[in-house]
Amino acid sequence: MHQSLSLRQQVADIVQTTPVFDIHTHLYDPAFGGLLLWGLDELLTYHYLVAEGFRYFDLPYEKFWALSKTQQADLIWDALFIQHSPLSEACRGVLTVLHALGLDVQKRDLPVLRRHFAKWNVGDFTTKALELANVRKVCMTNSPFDDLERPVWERRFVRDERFTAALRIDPLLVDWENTAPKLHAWGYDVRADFSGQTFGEVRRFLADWTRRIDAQYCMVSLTPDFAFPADTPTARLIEHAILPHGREHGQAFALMIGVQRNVNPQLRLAGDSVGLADVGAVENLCAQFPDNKFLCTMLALENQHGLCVAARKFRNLHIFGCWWFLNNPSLIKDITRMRLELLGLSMTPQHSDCRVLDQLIYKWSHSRAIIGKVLARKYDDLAATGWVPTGAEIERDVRDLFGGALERFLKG
Ligand code: HDL
Ligand code: ZN
Repeated sequence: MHQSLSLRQQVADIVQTTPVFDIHTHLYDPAFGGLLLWGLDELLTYHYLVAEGFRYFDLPYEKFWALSKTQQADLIWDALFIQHSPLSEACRGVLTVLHALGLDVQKRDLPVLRRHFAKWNVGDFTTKALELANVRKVCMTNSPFDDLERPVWERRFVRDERFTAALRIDPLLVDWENTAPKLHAWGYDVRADFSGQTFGEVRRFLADWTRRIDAQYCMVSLTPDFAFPADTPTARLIEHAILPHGREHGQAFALMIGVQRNVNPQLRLAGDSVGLADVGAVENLCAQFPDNKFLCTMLALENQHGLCVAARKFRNLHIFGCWWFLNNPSLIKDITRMRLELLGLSMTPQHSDCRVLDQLIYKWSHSRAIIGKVLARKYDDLAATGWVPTGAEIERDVRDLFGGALERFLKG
């Protein structure tokens, strides 16, 4: 009993104190100005809470969207925190952040809470949030197709080394028809019918942006019907441009599969849902392109076991995260336990997907608590065989799980 208790406490302490490399977020280097969201009204109008709020709102969608962010936050606070206890994960997260910042939520006084944030500037708050979350590095989601983000990269700026970049290429892969003219206008000689030097020019576009942002990997989000091989623009561009680019630059290709886009467009960013995807498409990619490195996360709970087994088959596949609708304590617990039992430490159990800087504090506090408990159980099972892990071994393992294994995979 004594050993087990001390081992569990040791694991909990190490999980708490090991800094994290957060491998997928929608946060921005402070140099991007207003694109980096932070503060209480941004927390309250996070699209997860907008979706939950509309379950109580009577007002028409357009009326909500016409309100100011503060007015939207007031409605969400009243519906999800005051009229009903804030039991959902996204609601609890807001309160975890406020509590970690030393604020008294018991008073339930939103104006007082708002006034606290008015005292911060974005630079100091960025450091505070990263410190409280114990996050050493954040990977952004960087799209050349974002009209607000692109000009910042084009005018260059001094990078904050805590924010690394990932090249996000959804429009290229899922909307080729409308994206080909954009690439052409930017000086890449591509044709919608893939004739001429199209694939070579797409590779030049990828290489230009990989260099410009120092992209750690290339990423796309795909719908559940993603198939490979397939006679689709998506599959052709992956085979003839993305993957040759990946081999040439030693760059991993990250697939996030299973989003059913805009099932309720009136919810805007909150309008996406989930669908069962085909793990076979991922296995086909890994088998056909053994010299490419693939990251993958899937959105459907029912895909998680198959994705784990696929990772057992292919060493060029690194799976990660409890993405979006899976980022809830009950699911993180079961998925992480299954991954440890099937893959050991050769996976990355979590990323935050933060859109608001403050969220780093709650997403990592909540996930560390769960991952720590699951890990402690597995080390207990290990110790029961007579193999008692040392503190140094546990520290090594947790560093791997919290981004170290992925950093080696990306560099390998
Ligand atoms: O495509 C993605 O990267 C998703 O994470 C979406 O951004 C989604 O809206 C989200 O924020 N999920 O947490
Ligand atoms: Zn995301």
